[in-house]
Parts: sequence; structure tokens; C-alpha cells
Amino acid sequence: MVTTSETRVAIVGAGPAGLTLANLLQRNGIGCVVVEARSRSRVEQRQRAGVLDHYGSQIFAAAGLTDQVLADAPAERFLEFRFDGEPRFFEGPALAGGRAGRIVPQQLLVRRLLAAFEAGGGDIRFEADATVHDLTTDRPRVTYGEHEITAAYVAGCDGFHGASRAAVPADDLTTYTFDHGIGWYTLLASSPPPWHALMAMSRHGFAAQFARGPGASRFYLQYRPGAEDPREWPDAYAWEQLRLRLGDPELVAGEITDREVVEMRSFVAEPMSHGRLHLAGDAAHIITPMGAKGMNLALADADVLARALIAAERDGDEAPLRAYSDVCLRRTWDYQEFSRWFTEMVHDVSDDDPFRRKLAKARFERLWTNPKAAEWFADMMAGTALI
Ligand code: RFL
Repeated sequence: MVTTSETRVAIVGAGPAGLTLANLLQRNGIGCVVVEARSRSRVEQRQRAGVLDHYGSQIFAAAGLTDQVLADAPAERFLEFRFDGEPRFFEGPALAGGRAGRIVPQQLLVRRLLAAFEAGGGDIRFEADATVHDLTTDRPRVTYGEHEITAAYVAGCDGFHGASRAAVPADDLTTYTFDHGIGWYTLLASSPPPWHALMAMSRHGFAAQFARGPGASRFYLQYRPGAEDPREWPDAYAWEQLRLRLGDPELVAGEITDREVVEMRSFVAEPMSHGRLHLAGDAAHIITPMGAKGMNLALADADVLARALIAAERDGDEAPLRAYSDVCLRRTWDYQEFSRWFTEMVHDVSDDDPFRRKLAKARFERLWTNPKAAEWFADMMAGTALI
């Protein structure tokens, strides 16, 4: 027996993009239903991003959600770089006219967005692995198990491996994939956290250390995919490399509670709309972690999509929906370029290629010698308004 229901906007995926969109629509009286493949506890515990840029925080401020979503989230102040062990502090928010990002672990943001949506009477269905249909008709459908939801619009917020993008015929989509040729070995350990986000550029490769609560750190170590496999590194070697690259001989080797290997890839799908399906967030694009823009792009898409859907539903004006893809892709490519720029600067410093090392050093020095370059970098970190 198939149970059916109807809504105005069916949102596939309860990550940052889907839940932000759901809250923005709800606050504007637009009916929506969220379907999420995973269980509630899985969604609430998935650890990923940690920084909400200033632009992202403004989305919640404009929606009157700051208290519910960002309470107690500390503002960012400094980014510490170490070049061959020598520290330099970049005071981004001050250089961006006071536009500070907020430190909010993604799982906390997701938990709070979920709570806000449910407090407003939101309809969210977990363990609902969805498929999308009839996207080019005016009654698209989302199905899962024995359930069917018909809607006026479908928002594909189901991440890189989701069903929404996969439902678009290959001929209607242009995809761009880029392999940066860089790997990260990441470790979560009970080592005292650094005072500021710390990125170390060294002859031995990139390393980073970020706070993960009062008693833990997340570490990153660059490796060469194909040429070496960090899963084979003894822990003692990983700690030795961290001490060397971070320039911190006293670094405490805490208990390692999680280890992962990440290969850096970028991806963009164009256009982000197909009939009545609109993709948002990782469903449409993924980006390297440098610059911390993945989650922020997902939120910016959700904001643009919410405005467009509100215009369509309230005023019958579909022009913003038709512009949705172009508007979001402009920001996406701008951030892809920024992320690539940042990725090269911090990863090309190893002794592998002396010419690239010199270029990376010149790029880095420009941030301390050219005030306009420093302001531009701070501006990109803060996040940009619609371009
Ligand atoms: P998500 O978070 O992947 O959420 C998609 C949701 O859709 C569900 N889903 C489905 N639901 C129903 N039916 C289906 N068929 C479905 N298929 C999938 C999934 O279960 C999931 O709940 O996508 P969204 O919302 O677009 O958000 C994107 C962000 O999660 C992502 O960009 C960031 O996490 C990227 N990222 C980082 N971004 C930053 O801004 N700063 C960072 O420091 C940062 N660090 C990271 C990251 C991503 C990482 N991953 C993915 C490897 C660190 C890591 C390790």
C-alpha cells in the first residue's frame, strides 16, 4: 500500500543545505517536507566542517535564527600560519572590517537547525532513502519505501552521493572534476588544542592542527597519493612528522581516536537546476577544505534557493528560480578558485619542487607585505555577498 502526501517543496537530505532551506521556508510560511536517508542519531553526530563564515552567519541573522542556531559559538579571531616553523598571525576579521566567522562544529549546527525546524512544527522523515521522479513535469514526486510525496518543487540537498543529481540525464548536465594530487592523513587525538587554528607550511609538507573541544585536536598531514600510504605509517612516525612540520617539538602525542585518509578533489555540476529540481550544496559541487567553504557554499545555495522559492510561491514570480543556477555557480567558481589558490600556497612548500616552493613563498609573503592582498584574503575568508 503506497501512502501519499503533498507539499509545496520536497527537500531531499537533512544536511546543512537541506535543513537551512527547510528553516528559511518554514519561517516564510512555505510548506515543505524533509526526507533523510539516515537515522536521526547518525545525522546529528556526523563530524565534518567547523567554521561558519561571516556571510553564512548573516543568513541566520537575517532569518532571526541567531539565538537558536549560533548561541555560544565563539567568533574567529586569528589564523596562525607557521612557515618552516616560524609563526605568523593573520587577523582576518579585523582586516575584513570586523566580519568574523563563528566556530560551530557542523554536527552542532545540524542539531540546532533540526531542533528549530521541529520546534516550528516541521515535518522531517528519517531513514527515508529517497528517489526523485517526473522532474520536468509540474508535479514532481519523491518516493521512499512505500511512501510518495508530490510537490511543486524538489530541492536536491542530498550531498555528493545522493539520488537527485543522479536523476538528471547525463546529456543535460556538464560536470567538472579536478584531482589536486594531494592527500591528507587526518587524526583526531586527545592532545591539548592550539590557541588558534594552526596551519604549518614546511619543507616536509603541510600540517595543521585545529581545536576539537577543550581536550582534543584534529591534525592533518599532507601525503603523496599513489606514492605513499599513510595507513601504513606507524603512529610514532606520524607524531614525528607533526612535530617537525608544526615546528612544535613539545607536541603531546594524545590517544588517537579516529584516523582518516582524504584525497583532495573538486567537482562542479552545471546547471544546478533541471525542470523543477534544484540542487544545493554538495549535491552540486564539492571543494577542497582549504578556505573552509564547503559547508558555507551549501548554506549560501540554500539561502538563494529559499528566496527564489518564496518569490515563486508568494508572488508567482519564477524569474529568481530561473536565475538560481547562474547565481550560485558564480559564487561556486569564485570559491573554487580561492580554494585552489589557498591549496597551492600551503601545499607547494615541500622540497618536492623548488620552483613551486618559491612561488608558494611569494604568494604567502604578499599577504604580509601588500595590504590590499591581505584585505582580499580576509574578505574571501569572511565570505562574499552575491556577485
Ligand atoms: P551533506 O552534509 O552531505 O548532507 C546530505 C544529506 O543527504 C542525505 N542523503 C539522502 N537523503 C534522502 N535520500 C537520499 N537518496 C539521500 N542521499 C543522501 C545524507 O544522508 C545527508 O544527510 O550535504 P550538504 O547539506 O550539501 O552539506 C555540505 C557539507 O556537509 C560539506 O560541504 C562540508 O562538510 C564540507 N567540509 C567542510 N566544509 C567547510 O565549510 N569547512 C570545513 O572545515 C569542512 N571540513 C568537510 C570537511 C567535508 C568532509 N567530508 C565530507 C569528507 C571535512 C570533511 C572530512
